Amino acid sequence: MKLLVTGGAGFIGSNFIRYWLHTHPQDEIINFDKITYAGNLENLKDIEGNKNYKLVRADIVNHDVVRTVAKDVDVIVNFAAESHVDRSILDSSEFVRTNVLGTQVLLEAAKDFDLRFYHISTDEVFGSLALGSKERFNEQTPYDPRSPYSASKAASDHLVRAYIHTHGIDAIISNCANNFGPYQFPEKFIPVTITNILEGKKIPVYGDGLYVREWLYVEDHCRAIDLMINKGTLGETYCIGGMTQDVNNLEVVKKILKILGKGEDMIEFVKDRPGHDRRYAIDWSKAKRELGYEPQHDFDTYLAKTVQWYQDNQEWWQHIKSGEYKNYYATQYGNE
Ligand code: NAD
Ligand code: TDX
Repeated sequence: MKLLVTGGAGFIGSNFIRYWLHTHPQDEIINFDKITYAGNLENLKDIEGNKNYKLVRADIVNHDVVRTVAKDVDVIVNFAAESHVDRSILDSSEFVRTNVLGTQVLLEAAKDFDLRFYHISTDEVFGSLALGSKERFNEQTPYDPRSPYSASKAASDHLVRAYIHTHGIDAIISNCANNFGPYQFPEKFIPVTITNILEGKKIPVYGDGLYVREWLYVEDHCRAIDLMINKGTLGETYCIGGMTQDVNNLEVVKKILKILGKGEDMIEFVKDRPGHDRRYAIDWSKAKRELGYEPQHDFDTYLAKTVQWYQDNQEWWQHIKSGEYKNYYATQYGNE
């Protein structure tokens, strides 16, 4: 099989490419990535020489390049997106451009070349749950996006469903929980916490810190996507969750401080995120029933392994914090 993976130089995409080439060594992958600030080719250093891997540096909004590349593949796995909620609050234009228009361009290619399309979306499209409630998001939960980021992801999901319904394309959507693990860009909560502690800086906790996310180890997510590609029913949606049960942000920070042997004086409560969603939780029973999916990586063990990864790979995140990672494309692939 030949896969077009968009956004493969980002956090989940690079973990997915590594996972896929390991578990399906006969398959070919084209990593189609614009290499925005979030794209980091240092994530894929160990993959670069693989004969079944190729990078195309391009924008998913670019209709012509998408079609040139897509006509020779079997499936598209769409990770490419602007993904950081705080940035979408400062300026949502790139979010609409990449997440909505980019998805539409990919869907046109899927329609015209009869490709299977796997769209990686988020639980944030369902809105926010009350703290302390037993409610969980599932595939029937009505959409209620509340940030420009989640609104753009919701729009992209609607487009995928519209192309399934109107054009009969073969597509599946997954809505997953907050991922954590190696190679996550240090603007997101867990890597910001770990790297700030390692640098002796304060940990910025938004608002009262009593916000709840469901945490999914990135490798569980990659396996869920594999199951979806190999066993999923076309036209369906699957909610993919992890193993945490209502762990709030403050508890996450305290766990990380404990792992690193540091005190709670490193916590700094800062101004809250506008429109901050209180709680996410996922009912992943459909994925379990229909795909045989179950998360295998428990939070405490894999949080400790993630902390260890950031300790062992200081150069990786220091290159990001210093901006040096942006030079990697030119040194490996020549100037644009
Ligand atoms: P990321 O920000 O780490 O990576 C995004 C990648 O997309 C980068 O490599 C970037 O260069 C690329 N990209 C951005 N705009 C592009 C464009 N116009 N054309 C081509 N490439 C472009 O994101 P991530 O955390 O790995 O998330 C991947 C996907 O999973 C996203 O669609 C996101 O919405 C979804 N998701 C993420 C999480 C999470 O916890 N990280 C949870 C649920 C869903
Ligand atoms: O410095 C911080 N301090 C803080 O308290 C940051 C960056 C975040 N937070 C809080 C906000 C959230 O309650 O931590 C929680 C997690 O924040 P993010 O890492 O920004 O993730 P979130 O907003 O939940 O969105 C993530 O999960 C769903 C991804 O960024 C999305 O791409 C994905 O769709």
